[in-house]
Amino acid sequence: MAEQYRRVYGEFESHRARKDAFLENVWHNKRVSLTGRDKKESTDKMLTRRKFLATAACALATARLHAQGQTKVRVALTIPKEATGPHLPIDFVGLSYEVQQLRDASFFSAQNSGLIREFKALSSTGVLRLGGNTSEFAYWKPKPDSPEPEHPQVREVVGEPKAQYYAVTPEAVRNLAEFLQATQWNCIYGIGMGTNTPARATEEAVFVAETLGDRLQYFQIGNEADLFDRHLRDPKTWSAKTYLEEWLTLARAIAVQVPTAKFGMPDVAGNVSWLTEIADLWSSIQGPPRVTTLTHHYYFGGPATNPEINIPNLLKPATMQKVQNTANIASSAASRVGARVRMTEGNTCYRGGKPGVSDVFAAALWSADYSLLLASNNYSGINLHGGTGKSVANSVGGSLPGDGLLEAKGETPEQIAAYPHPFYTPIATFGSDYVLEPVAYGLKFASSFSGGTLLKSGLKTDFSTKLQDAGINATAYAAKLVGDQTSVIILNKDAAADLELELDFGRDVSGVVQTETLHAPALDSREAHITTSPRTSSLRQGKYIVTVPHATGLRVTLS
Ligand code: BDP
Repeated sequence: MAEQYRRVYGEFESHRARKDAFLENVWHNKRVSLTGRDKKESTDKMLTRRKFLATAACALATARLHAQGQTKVRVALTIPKEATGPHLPIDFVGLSYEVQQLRDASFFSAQNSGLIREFKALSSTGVLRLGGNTSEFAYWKPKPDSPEPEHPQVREVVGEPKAQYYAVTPEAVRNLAEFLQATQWNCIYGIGMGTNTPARATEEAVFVAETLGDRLQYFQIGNEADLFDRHLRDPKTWSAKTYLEEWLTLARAIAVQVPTAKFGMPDVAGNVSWLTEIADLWSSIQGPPRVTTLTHHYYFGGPATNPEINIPNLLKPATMQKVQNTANIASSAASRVGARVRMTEGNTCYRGGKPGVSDVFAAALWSADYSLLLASNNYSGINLHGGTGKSVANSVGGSLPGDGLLEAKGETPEQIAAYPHPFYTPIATFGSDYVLEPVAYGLKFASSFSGGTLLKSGLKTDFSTKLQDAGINATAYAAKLVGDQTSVIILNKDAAADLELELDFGRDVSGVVQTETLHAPALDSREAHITTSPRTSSLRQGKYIVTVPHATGLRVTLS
């Protein structure tokens, strides 16, 4: 048992020790909030907490009122026959973990059957991305007696890791290869840039390429370099251009030793204008390393103390409009360098998520919608960030703001331990168990389109705009699946209105319809389910009429 806990919680050796360490964390939170910049944060926290509770109460009251009012919106959608939209790779779905997770070599290993089971439950073919803030504090340790290298001076700032360094060992990479084999997942492997050297990066890349073989999709060098001016580089000189120069030095060094190496970059936090700047500079680079994917991250907002991070804001159409704006910039830059885009790290709320938003059913509707919106913008995939509480806490400076929120609400350590840590993680660790969280159910629901090709609305407006123009907060996506079935996903994110939907597949089309729902008792339930209806139906004159209740996802598949 102790061994299992050690595996799951890193250095926590027993439940007791874990609890103590947790309490220590909570108190630490309090202590740091009394100094310097954090002093302001702590005052803000108190004010915003009151506001947050008021907003949350309001939102729930509104939802209930409307639910009793039985609002119904009627919409008809015509589903085209030809799939002319983007194609989703079979490994569209992915997860993102901190490199620090490799510090426990048994975590990603063939022995960790519970984790393997949940990866497979999420997707039979996905992409595991390793990176995160901790990747900038990792170093390659080729032999047990290899000394820890000298590290450059870095600045300690709120929200970034403390200057503690982690060794990545050949054993961890060998185990990772076995884990990927067992799950049938591929890997995007993150090598540090912030405190690394070309020699060490190359030595690590050579070993990783040899060991992961075909399971290695590509390397990334550096995590969120657009934020390096905060703690790792000189803000006076750091820019997309200086980043690109450094990146080229590292990538070229790797490509000399690993001629088949492929890369994703620049893995920015949110500043997608860097993708445009890189695309502008790309044609002037002589013999550039092989970049298959332009990458960026996305968090809806944060941190947990921010009252704007709430369910209504997460699910409102304007949130997805912003995603669309980012996708326009990213996709246009990618097409200029002959690459696709991947959202390699993201989730609902940065700095570890927010209880009551990141870990509830609303997050499932958000992740399904967000994934499919990216798919319809020709993204090659999405990696939702998570892992163990310890690794993510370390990635943001040692503690999760969401814990502070719960403690301020008067929750006991036992109550707090019942939440997933980090709060947004798609796969949570509870003791020795791994659990698929609501946000992962949304991803899984969307991943049913993996390998398929999207069917675009024949009209000027897309399906989602048509739904929203009718006055309901819903979105819809359609695809031709690998087996040639036509499948439509409707996400009714509306807290109150039910959708009466008519899907028109064409008068001459017939077939059997099967449905699957993504559901939970309420938007703020700590659960999510995907249920396949035991009944099938037939089209009537090419049409299928169905009700999509508020706060529910529905998938209609025609075979
Ligand atoms: C991203 C970092 C990652 C953090 C995450 C967060 O890359 O390491 O865990 O934010 O703040 O910016 O939750």
